[in-house]
Amino acid sequence: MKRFLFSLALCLLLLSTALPAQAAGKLIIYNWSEYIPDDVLEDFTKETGIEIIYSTYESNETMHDKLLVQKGRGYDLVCPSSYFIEQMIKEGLLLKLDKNRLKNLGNIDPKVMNLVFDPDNQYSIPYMWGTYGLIYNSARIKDAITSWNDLLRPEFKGRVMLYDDPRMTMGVALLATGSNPNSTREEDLQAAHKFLLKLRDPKNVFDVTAAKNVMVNEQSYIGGIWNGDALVAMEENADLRFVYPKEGAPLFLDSFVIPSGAINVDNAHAFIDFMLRPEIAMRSQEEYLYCTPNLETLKLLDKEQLDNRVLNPTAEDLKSCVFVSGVGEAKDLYARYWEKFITNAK
Ligand code: N2P
Repeated sequence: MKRFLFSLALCLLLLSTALPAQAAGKLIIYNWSEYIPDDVLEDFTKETGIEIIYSTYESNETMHDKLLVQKGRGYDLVCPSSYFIEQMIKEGLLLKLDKNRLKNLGNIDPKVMNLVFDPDNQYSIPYMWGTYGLIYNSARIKDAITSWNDLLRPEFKGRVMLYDDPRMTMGVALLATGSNPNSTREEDLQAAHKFLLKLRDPKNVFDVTAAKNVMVNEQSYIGGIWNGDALVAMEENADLRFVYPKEGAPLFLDSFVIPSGAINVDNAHAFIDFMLRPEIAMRSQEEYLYCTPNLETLKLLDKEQLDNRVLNPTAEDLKSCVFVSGVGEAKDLYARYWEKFITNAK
């Protein structure tokens, strides 16, 4: 009898410890690669019992096409750039958020809230923002680099690095040819396409995760790069320099959203709120070196971090920079010219 009672008590104990984890369930995240540290994901699971199933993408286009095919199903949380959010709302791919469940939302800089692509932030909560600036190797290139048009200098032929990211790379070409990264005029896109064609041969376009290594190992001497990737590359190769070109640079803002077919909606809210905590946002920022919109996290940065203009651009640096935004129907034009360029460029 004693043994029976002991086994019963043991079973109950095991059940009681197993149950909360089971009830906590899962969270299926689809995110940019190299964007949330593994130990942050692990700590969320430790704290909540929620199991995270995590996969990554390299471009908004890949993430968007997948969600479209799956009719918003398959994931509980994704992280598009602002220029995709308006379109995804229109396509019915996103769920309205319950902001009452986001206690830490007040930490986010009002400057990145209520923007035109999602007024009132009914669908999206900012995670990180950044720039796509110019990187070059100062040991290989001695004279000052100040302009996107420097990419065309004959001595850099075959030594240019551009991302396989349509809006960033087209954005650069539009800036270089005197227009705006959000232009919807066909003649501007034609001029940008012509600029890019000059860089197509030999191949200068790299997958996003490979791109920074191409600068580190000096296969390329100059290129366009996200500021976080630039800082990681600069840690590995001290000759690399990052500049804000005189024509300006494309800017992005990435936000968490919940797809319309999400199953674990409560868990997705819990995760967004966790990521809004100042010390958690700080860990993402310190590992991947993008700009945080979390005002409480900014207070945790030390002087060296605050003075780092790649990590923390000044108003002067940002003066000519342009947030990449949705282009409505012109997205088909962008797709057409990008397709014409990318065939043979990679
Ligand atoms: C980090 C991805 C940055 C995303 N690897 C830029 N939208």
